[in-house]
Amino acid sequence: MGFRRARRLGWVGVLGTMAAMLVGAPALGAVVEPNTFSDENGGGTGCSLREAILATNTDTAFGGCPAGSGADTISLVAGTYGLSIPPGTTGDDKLDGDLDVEGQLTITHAGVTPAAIDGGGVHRVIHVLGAANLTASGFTIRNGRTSQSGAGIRNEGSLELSNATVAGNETTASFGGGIANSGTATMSLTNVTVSGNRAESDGGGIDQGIGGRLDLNNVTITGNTTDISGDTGGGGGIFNAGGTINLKNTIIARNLDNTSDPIVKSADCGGAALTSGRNNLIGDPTGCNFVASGGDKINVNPLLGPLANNGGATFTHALLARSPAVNAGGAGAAPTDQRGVPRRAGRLGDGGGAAHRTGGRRRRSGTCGRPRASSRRPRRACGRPTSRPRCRRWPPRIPSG
Ligand SMILES: [Ca+2]
Ligand SMILES: [Ca+2]
Ligand SMILES: [Ca+2]
Repeated sequence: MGFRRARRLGWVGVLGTMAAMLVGAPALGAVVEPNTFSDENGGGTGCSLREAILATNTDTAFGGCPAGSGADTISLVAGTYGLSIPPGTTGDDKLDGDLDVEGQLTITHAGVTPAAIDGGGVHRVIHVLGAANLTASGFTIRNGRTSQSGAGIRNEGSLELSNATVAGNETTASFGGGIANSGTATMSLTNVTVSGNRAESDGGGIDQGIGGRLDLNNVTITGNTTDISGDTGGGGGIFNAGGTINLKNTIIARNLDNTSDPIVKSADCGGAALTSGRNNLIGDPTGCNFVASGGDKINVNPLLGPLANNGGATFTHALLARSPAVNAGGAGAAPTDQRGVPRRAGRLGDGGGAAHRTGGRRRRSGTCGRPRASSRRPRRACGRPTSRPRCRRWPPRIPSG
């Protein structure tokens, strides 16, 4: 009986059995499913996420988890994996602080029930070390807090992140509140929301180091803050220190540069060039080294809703009525949105990284609000009928897919 079957038997009843089965049962390309949300680091009765990462890094059974075997997969279930062990003094030892990824690893969560790795404010959440290769999808990375760069994620190797949200992380003394793509690291983000992260230095949402590469497709970067203390720092949404950044179908808007010096103020993007692959939306181009290409919209408000549960395993920002990102996406958009919903067939998708419509009609006067099940007549639930309505459509579109 494998993990998949055990999982169907129910969460509580299989914990002890699973732990017993897991130990000493390595397999090629092992799939390891942590069976506790507790942040165990070698003890306890379960196989924690931290222990699973160490077991797959080293291909050695550890802490109740089976040994990995090469390019392994860690499969997450719905719920919150909370980190609670402060960083020690031994560096990247994987036993404390952030989750250190080495080698080749996939961390994934399937399904539409929310899953998250919560840093608990004790350190960074995920650290991809040099020469490591991480593919991650389907969950939220939140509440990391560190004085170092990259409070949500620090990537020094190769990272492919999709259908994920990076939110509420903070670096108190460095750059990359949500994500730091350090040095010559490479990273691609697809169907990702970067929201509400903060950095004391550059890059409230994302910081790109010198010489690396970052590709963004169907990404929404909003509500992030750089320069918390108001002295120096640029790129509230994203900052490029000197790498290559390509973006398409992406929204960077409504971020904040808290500097007191207007000369260096760059709310949404700052630093070296961002290269357009078309169909992006930049809210405030001040300080942004960005040459618009086909389908790009600059100096506009994307009209995003708050970070909320719009369906799927991660929270997203819905496109409000009259958003200029609606139906403004372009070729190359991901086939599904961040929730896993297929984008509308035959259309290019909503713009600036936006999703397809999910069944609701484009709202005009009188079509606002959740449809009535018992009536063919649209429900007039909000907004003024012939002027700008004030509520969001239902079901919502989301900008990052
Ligand atoms: Ca354990
Ligand atoms: Ca491995
Ligand atoms: Ca580390």
